[in-house]
Amino acid sequence: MMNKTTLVQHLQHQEKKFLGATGEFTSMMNEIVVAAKIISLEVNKAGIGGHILGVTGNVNVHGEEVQKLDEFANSTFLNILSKSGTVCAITSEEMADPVIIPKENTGKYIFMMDPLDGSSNIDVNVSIGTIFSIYRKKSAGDSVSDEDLLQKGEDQVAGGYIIYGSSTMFIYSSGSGVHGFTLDPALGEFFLSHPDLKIPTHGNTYSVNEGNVCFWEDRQINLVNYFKEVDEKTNRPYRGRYIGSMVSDFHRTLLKGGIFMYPIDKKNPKGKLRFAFEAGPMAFIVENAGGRASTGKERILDIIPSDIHQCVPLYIGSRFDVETAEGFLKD
Ligand code: AHM
Ligand code: MG
Repeated sequence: MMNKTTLVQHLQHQEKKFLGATGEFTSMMNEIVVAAKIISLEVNKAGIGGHILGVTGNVNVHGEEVQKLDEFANSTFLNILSKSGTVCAITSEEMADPVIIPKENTGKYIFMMDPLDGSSNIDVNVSIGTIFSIYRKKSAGDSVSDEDLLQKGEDQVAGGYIIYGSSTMFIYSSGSGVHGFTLDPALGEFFLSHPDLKIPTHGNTYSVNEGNVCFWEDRQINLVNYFKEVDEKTNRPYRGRYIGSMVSDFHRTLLKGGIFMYPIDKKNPKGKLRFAFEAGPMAFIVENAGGRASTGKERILDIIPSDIHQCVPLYIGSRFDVETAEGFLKD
């Protein structure tokens, strides 16, 4: 007899813990799961037929080339969630402006996504992922305002990601632990495989695009040099690992410990990763797993963004390692 918990069962069980829960959150999560399965299927067969690999010829709001799979993932989430009756607005790394859901289909949540993170890795069969973040509508009345779209990171209702890797996994936190599920491709069902994930407090891996060293500030160079020094007591030298697909680099960091960094540099003076679609949800997850996320100077979840596409520098992972980075980066 199979005795595994499905993602849907887990969500329903969590919902019962909250008095007054209406089921709207669970229902929205179920829709996210459906979209994730559709994208997983498409990613797995992307090399076959050749119609879905490659670029669309368009450039997104961040000046990046849009891949066909980026567009497919974006429209899949958009179509499914906008009809779900659970969200009032959807924002995406791939869309300049928010999509406001018409009155007849509206709900109380705001859904934010990076529909396919790590797009530059699509054509070379490296793991990619979806990152999402959920907030509750705050403003009164029917319209959606900046009060709803530009909320403090700490006010997230949930954050999560789906990694399309050697297996497809769904990881999320709604504030009470971080839980991971693995897709059984034959059954098309996610099963609980990593309950209540905790990140090690101290790792021995650093993850950063070191090709950018010529664009870094001295303090960032000093930090990476520190990770490379020999010191048995603090597990140094650290190993270097960088996939260039944040979901994969973050997933390894969450499971094994260490630090993932995307610092400011001369090309990206405000950082490259987006607060709403990448740094914010991953910070919510890492903190719920006992880790830390920082800009180097400020806790990510303390940020109130001024723009939906705002970028931030990011240091995320094991508490000890992120605090070490903050020690090097402070003014
Ligand atoms: P994307 O959302 O357009 O895919 O960009 C974000 C990606 C992250 O997955 C990854 O950590 C980073 O960009 C890699 O950037 P770089 O190539 O500059 O190292
Ligand atoms: Mg991204």
